[in-house]
Amino acid sequence: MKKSKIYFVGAFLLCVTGAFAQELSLQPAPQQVVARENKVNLPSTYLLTGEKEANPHAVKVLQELLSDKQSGKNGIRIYIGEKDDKSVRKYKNLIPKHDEGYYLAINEKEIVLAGNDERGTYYALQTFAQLLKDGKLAEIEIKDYPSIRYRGVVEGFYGTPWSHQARLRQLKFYGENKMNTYIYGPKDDPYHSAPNWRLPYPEKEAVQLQELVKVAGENEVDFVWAIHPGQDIKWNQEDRDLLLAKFEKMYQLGVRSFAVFFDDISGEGTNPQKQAELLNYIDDNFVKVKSDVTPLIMCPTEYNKSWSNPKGNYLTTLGEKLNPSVQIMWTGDRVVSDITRDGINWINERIKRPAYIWWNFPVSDYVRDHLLLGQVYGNDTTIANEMAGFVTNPMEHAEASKIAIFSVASYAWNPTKYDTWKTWKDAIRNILPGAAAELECFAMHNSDLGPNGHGYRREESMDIQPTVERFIKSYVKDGSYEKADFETLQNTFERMEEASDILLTNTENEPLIKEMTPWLYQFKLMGELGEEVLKLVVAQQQDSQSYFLRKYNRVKSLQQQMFHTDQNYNQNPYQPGVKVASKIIKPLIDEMFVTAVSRYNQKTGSQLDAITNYMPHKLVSNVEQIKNLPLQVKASRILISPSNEVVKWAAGNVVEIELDNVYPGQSIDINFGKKEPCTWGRFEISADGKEWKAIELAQKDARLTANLQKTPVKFIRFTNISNEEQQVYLRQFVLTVEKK
Ligand code: BEU
Repeated sequence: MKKSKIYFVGAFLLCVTGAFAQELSLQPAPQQVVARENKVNLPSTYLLTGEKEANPHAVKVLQELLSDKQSGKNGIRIYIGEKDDKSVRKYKNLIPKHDEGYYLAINEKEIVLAGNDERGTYYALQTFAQLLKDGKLAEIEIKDYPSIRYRGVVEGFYGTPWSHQARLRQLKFYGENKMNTYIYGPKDDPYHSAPNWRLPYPEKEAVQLQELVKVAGENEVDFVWAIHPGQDIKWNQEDRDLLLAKFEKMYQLGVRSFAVFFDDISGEGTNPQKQAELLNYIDDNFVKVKSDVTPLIMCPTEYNKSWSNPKGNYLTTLGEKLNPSVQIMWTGDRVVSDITRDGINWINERIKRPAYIWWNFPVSDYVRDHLLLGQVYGNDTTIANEMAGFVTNPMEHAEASKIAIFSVASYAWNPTKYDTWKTWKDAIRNILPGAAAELECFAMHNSDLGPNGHGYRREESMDIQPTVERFIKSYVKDGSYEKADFETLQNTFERMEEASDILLTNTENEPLIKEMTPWLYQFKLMGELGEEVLKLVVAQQQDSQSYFLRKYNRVKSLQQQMFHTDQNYNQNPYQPGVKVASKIIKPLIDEMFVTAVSRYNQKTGSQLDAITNYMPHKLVSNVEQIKNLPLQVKASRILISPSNEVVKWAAGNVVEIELDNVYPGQSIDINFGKKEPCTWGRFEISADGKEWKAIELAQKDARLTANLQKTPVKFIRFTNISNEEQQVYLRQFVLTVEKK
């Protein structure tokens, strides 16, 4: 008898050494692996049993994998099928009794691919595909199943919805990575949200959706179509009928899974009693009437703990009134937050069922100038039983989101074996095998979101953080530093430039490169800037004035080029521009530059400017959802970065901008997303912060404007002067001044 070892795969990967361990790198990590140390050479002939009864999608994958082999009597036996199929019946007791579970065995005589259900067989095939490398297989036995029942993606962001081609690529990716859910709910699809949710899709979109449903099925993914009717829904029979008619239309396109979203709305639509009545009506008159529609999913208005009114009964009403089969989504303690045990217990108690997690990462619709390519971490790995599902809300950049999606697939399948770093590296290798090292370098330094209204931040540039801290501390103190640290920084900057060039010309995944191109341009410039600033540091210490000035001029030019990229690429109206390596590397370069130039100025009596881009103006507010929003400056416009959510603006609360100087005011342009006359607010300006002048705003639809006629202005403020809380959107808040 051969020696065998049972490992739970995390440990397994550590225990088995050599080339074998390297190759056996399964993602997601299976629940249980029994591995023997020898390899099986897949012969050129095979004898397949069970292909007629087994899941056809799994059979298709198998046939593709064996396309260079021949079927023949003396070949290796391959058994494929679901637990009660004749082909795999003798292995029945070895198949885990879990939804989507499977048993996979490979030895010299046979290969067994046996699912507990159809999807299980399909997942056995996905694991088999990973094992089948160069026609060589490890002798192995795997018993596997997902820890979380529903795993996938909710396309639920604001911004440009994914293209049809991008979605098709995504569905294939989900199948390969054992994700079973794609929830379609792009906020900017007019037929998903108000007011067009009542209308059927035009022909072209309908045909595309039909194709998506079909391709989702082929990849064993549930295509869930979501509707977002809450902003203008009337609680009457007419709108109920219209909603059901729309669902029926979608059903005819092949959709068999549905969701209703009530997030980011205000007014009548937020009533929990009415929401529950509508959902139960849909459940009773549509979902349960059709025999093939999966349980309904809903996203509540209070979808995170920080928004739930402690005195209110919104969540408990849903918990009590909603049919038990209806799934309720939840983003955690905040709009953007990681899921904790305490947090999930809190919500489950109220909604009387396990929450269906909508995880708002790597979505970047509130930090659109950043790419979020970092590791997936922070979610509790021991609470799989407490949740009904876990879906990630991605960036509008579909391919670039795959780093996080791959990681979420791994987390959601087997959270206790989830390995943050390994999965991140595997994700990158999976997405861009030919330039994985370069993508790793780029992703490592493009992970954090920068300051943002949700206060959600991520680690960035971890590989060089200790070096950066050491270098800056000693250089700023007395100009000294370790040679090794200097060289590490030099190498990092050089690698950044190389990585950008290599990625920019990569042809392996063109859509990915296209999405990242503006950030790659900027990243290259950042690398060059870093290198030049290091030279400036040296030049300053060598007292070489002409060399210093040459380097100084180059640094200035690079800064200008970066400004140009920021002002000309990715010009969305929300957070326009292109920010890279903003957490560790940019502050490092800025600090080295400022220190070197001020020392030079001191020594030579010069007055070279050491300005790096900075924000001279300040936002001051006691409106919770506004106070942390970043300000932006675009030419002579100063704007508050808009927010996607409903802003609850308490009576008496104020939003104020303080400029660095007094400027001749040109205009103010505000949009609170409400067409009703804005009688609740007062807009004022001031040159000294003491004497304020109220300015009348003209209103057209939701836009409030005024010409400031060159009045000197240093402060502006908007106050809720009504006696009650206002629920508004902050779509636009722009002050334009005349710059000197
Ligand atoms: C992420 O910025 C984000 C947050 C919410 N405003 C929206 N809804 C939920 O998270 C439930 C979401 O659509 C949006 O992408």
